Amino acid sequence: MALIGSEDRSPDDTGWLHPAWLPRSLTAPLRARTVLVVAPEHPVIRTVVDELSHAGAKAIWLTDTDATASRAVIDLTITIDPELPPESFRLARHGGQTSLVGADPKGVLYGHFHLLRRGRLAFQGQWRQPVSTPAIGLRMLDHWDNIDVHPVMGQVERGYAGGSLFYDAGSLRWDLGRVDQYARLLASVGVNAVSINNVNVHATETTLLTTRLDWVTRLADHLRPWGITVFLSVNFAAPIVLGDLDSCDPCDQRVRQWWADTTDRVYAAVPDLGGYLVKADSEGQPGPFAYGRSHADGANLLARALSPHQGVVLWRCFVYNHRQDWRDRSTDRARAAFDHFVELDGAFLDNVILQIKHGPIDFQVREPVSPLLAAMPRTRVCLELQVTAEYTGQQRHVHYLPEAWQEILGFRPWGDETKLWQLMAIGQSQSPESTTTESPRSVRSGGAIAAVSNVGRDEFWTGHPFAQANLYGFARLAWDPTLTPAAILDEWIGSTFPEANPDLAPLLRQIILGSRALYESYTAPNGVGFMVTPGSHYGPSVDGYEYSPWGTYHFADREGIGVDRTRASGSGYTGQYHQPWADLFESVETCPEELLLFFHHVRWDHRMHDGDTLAQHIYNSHFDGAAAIHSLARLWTQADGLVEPRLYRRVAERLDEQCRCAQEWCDQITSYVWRHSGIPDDHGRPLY
Ligand code: GCV
Repeated sequence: MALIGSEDRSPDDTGWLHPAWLPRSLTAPLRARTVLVVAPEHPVIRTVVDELSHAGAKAIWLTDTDATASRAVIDLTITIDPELPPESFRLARHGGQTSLVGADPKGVLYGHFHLLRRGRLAFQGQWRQPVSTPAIGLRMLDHWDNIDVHPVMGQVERGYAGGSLFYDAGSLRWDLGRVDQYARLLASVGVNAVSINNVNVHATETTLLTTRLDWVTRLADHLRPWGITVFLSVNFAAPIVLGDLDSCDPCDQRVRQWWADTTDRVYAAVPDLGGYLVKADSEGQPGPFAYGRSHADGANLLARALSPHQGVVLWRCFVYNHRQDWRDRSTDRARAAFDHFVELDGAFLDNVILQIKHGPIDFQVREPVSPLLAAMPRTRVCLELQVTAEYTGQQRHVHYLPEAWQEILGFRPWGDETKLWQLMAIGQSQSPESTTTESPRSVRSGGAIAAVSNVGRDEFWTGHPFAQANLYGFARLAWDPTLTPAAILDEWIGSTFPEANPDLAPLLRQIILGSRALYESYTAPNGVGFMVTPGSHYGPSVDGYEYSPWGTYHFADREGIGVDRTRASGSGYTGQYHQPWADLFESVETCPEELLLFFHHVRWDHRMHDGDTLAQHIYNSHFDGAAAIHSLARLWTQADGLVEPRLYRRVAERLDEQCRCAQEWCDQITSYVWRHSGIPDDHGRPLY
């Protein structure tokens, strides 16, 4: 069977590793030659001290009480101020001395990286920066890494950047040096949690709870010094899979005891584990439905076991019928998460966080924001994004994902000023100004955001070197969701290509900014989604999923295309939104055109706002999109000599493939529309 993951497509372990955005200045002598660190003994503080000493600090005084060294000779002082919000920091320079004040050890670590980013400016002049505080408390990357090489999905499910950082064909990697470097990369942008195994938990990974617990301990030991908490994905049927019980019914006392005992042992080995991540009753994974129990019963089972250890359960809401009969027009996959979960609002324990994908289907290039994210005021919720570019070009196409994420985080669920990111910041799916009488859960509250990681053993970390900007962008948005994609890109360019020829930055901006809209323009049109090759999810296959059980249909016929999700005549999905969206999406006239086919079955000759027919609109967007990619590939030739040759070549190769693939998308989609609609292209371009 062919591998779907692309471990085989990216060079692995060449020995050379691109430093990504980590400041090169670390290798140069630090301008702070003398440093006073006033902080308690802590692994993260130890990391900062090591960083400073590698950077060339001549003398570092580490003390838990002030004033061992004469202030006069100190270039940099680092102190802790517990009054600051958790993990935040403040930087200033006064009287020839730079000061870094962190709320706690992590705040010190993040402030340290910020100092490095400032480079020599950090030690010049007089200045004071405002306190920098992360907007969202839990900023997590989910790894879909398998221990064994899965026969279909490979070592990393949906991985497009070489092998797993953690595992290699059935074993934990003996040399975890790359994990250390990854942890440092994540810490430099404030990521503070990582789940270390695939949410599709096979039998081998289930043993991470028991016989392979020492692997978890080892990984936690490597991540802890960088302020990164480890989470484990667990199999809901673990008591059965591990052969201990014949049931995993959440209401069975034996099952409850099993989870309590197992979890006690896990925490004895890793006392600061973050908790469990769970995919249940989803795409073949076991769950509480098998026993007629609800997902609140299921999540609370694990929450109870984790509670004595301050652990949390991240419980995914990606629950739908993946064995649907395509002839059944009454079932709408988009409705599923809301329909399963919303009635359970208030039934979850305080240490359960529902992890909800950004759209109601599955990480498509364009989906409306999931209505569930703003529908459970008495439940903790977490937004799930996908940095790994499964449906978005698989790190072979340039695709700058922060452009989509900014739209998602900026969505206004009630049409008022409240934005989605504010909900994620407080971790409750209700407006911060809400006057709901039922007060939100306060115990262990706090926001969360998670994303599926896109890194692997590839020498550029991410396959496409520009996909590094997606990882960087996720972390920066999790820290500050008000940043614009352009500002984030400029930061990434500045740190990744320091002291580059001034021609490079504008060139990179031209290629990367707008790449999300470009990708969208030549792939599945107007929110219809899922016209990808089944299994691999790469490249076009217009009807590939049309007669499948996965619930991802576009319903094209000779009249038109798209899914009627209206209350008036369709699945009623529009009714899951608050106003004004429920009505806005309901009407063809007011529905945003980029989502038209997500919400409506529209005639091919329907007039779009610019007067073109839908068919003509699709022709234009696809022909223009494919042509634009060819232009980008030509533009990139100007970077020859401006970047490392191997980076130049990697991007050039990927752009060649993007040109080929975009043309294939364009030809298949436009010919399909022509054959179904019979509407010729006004511009007479080739239709087959
Ligand atoms: C880990 C999509 C992907 C699957 C993934 C699933 C999920 O369906 O194709 O590979 O499984 O999402 O998010 O659980």
